[in-house]
Amino acid sequence: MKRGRFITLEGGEGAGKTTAAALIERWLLERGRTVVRSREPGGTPAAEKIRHLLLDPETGELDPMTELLLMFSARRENLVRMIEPALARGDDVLCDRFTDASRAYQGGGRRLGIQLVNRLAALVHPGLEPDLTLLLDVSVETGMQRVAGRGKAADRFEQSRTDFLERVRAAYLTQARLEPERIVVIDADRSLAEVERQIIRALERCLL
Ligand code: T5A
Repeated sequence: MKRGRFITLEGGEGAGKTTAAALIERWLLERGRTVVRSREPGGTPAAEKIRHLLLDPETGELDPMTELLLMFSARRENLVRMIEPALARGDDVLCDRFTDASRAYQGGGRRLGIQLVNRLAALVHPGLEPDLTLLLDVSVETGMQRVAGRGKAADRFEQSRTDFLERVRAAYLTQARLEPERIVVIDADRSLAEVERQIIRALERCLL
């Protein structure tokens, strides 16, 4: 049985990942693939409980290391119960965020540094990185306008200050420069139609 492909979506707040995930799933299904969708933090009942704790504004400020460890606790659950079994069955896994989000938000945004995140990654998912990561890069201003436009209450991360979100964006772009083969940067400031065109081009180049 050929192992499935592990595809992740990344980006700052309001980058358009949820919108892009639907497009990518359709593209894969049209090519006869079986697709398992997941998200992080979350993906399993226990990991969704950790997600609630992490995103709920009532949680308040967390020690950055506590926040990072909770992200990796949720990730381990998702990996062991969802991601690994699906890949082993030959299904493609499409995950809304994975360890690049920890590199960007906790490594960059919370200033814990990339090395610490990479050490935890080596413990929690040794030898596993996504086959393809689409980084939807959006300016902080545009992303926050989109989040506000949705009319839902802001979660704990969406309430962050601009300088935090700028560090997150910079850390994502640094990671993309370090791993150009795996991480494709999509200019998500553009119109929905143009973003879709860029995503399809990336899928055709990397997955066909
Ligand atoms: N986190 C996560 C960490 O800190 N560390 C970690 O390790 C992990 C895994 C998770 C939070 O946890 C943090 C990061 C996050 O803050 P989340 O739900 O994954 O939360 O992240 P969000 O960014 O909050 O996801 P959202 O679902 O809110 O945003 P999306 O999916 O990026 O954006 P989407 O598709 O909902 O689009 C937002 C709005 O913009 C419109 C859409 O229609 C929608 O209304 N839109 C566009 N409008 C114009 N032009 C375009 N190109 C558009 N694309 C989308």
